[in-house]
Amino acid sequence: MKKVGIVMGSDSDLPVVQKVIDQLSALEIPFEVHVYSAHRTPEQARAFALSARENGFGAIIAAAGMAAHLAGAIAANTTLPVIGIPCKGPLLDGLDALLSTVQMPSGIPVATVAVGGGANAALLCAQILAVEDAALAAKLDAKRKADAAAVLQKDQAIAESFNK
Ligand code: RP5
Repeated sequence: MKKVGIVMGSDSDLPVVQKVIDQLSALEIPFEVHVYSAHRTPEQARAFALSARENGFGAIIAAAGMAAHLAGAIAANTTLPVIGIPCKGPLLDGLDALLSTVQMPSGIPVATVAVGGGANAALLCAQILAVEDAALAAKLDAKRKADAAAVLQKDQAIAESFNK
């Protein structure tokens, strides 16, 4: 199976990235994690993106906050799918990072998930890899069923409490 590249703009983004790591680990998807900044270490971010395909990666997840250009800067240097996670900063509850990540110019796409959406970034990445991987697709189907069963249990508990 191809590896997932996970990059974050700062180690302060780790709480969001941890959600990615947890979800990919649960699905037994191999990954590699790095701190590369579009602004502070642009050469390292560029080199990672340029060599990602030949280094065995199938997709890249990029998490960054504030003027969040990391996902776009990575996408500029690879045609692997890039998933951007906007992270909350000190202002605007992450709206700054959301707009910086999602508003890519035509020709360089970044699939952007919700602010702090580490689990969905991992799941979207898994769904991309599962296009050519029936075993992974089966794991995703099983997770959907388990998630639905958990919601139905919650419905039952709430209904028992309030629907007298
Ligand atoms: C961004 O600036 C990082 O992705 C992080 O979300 C934010 C703040 O970085 P630190 O000052 O905490 O290193 O580039």
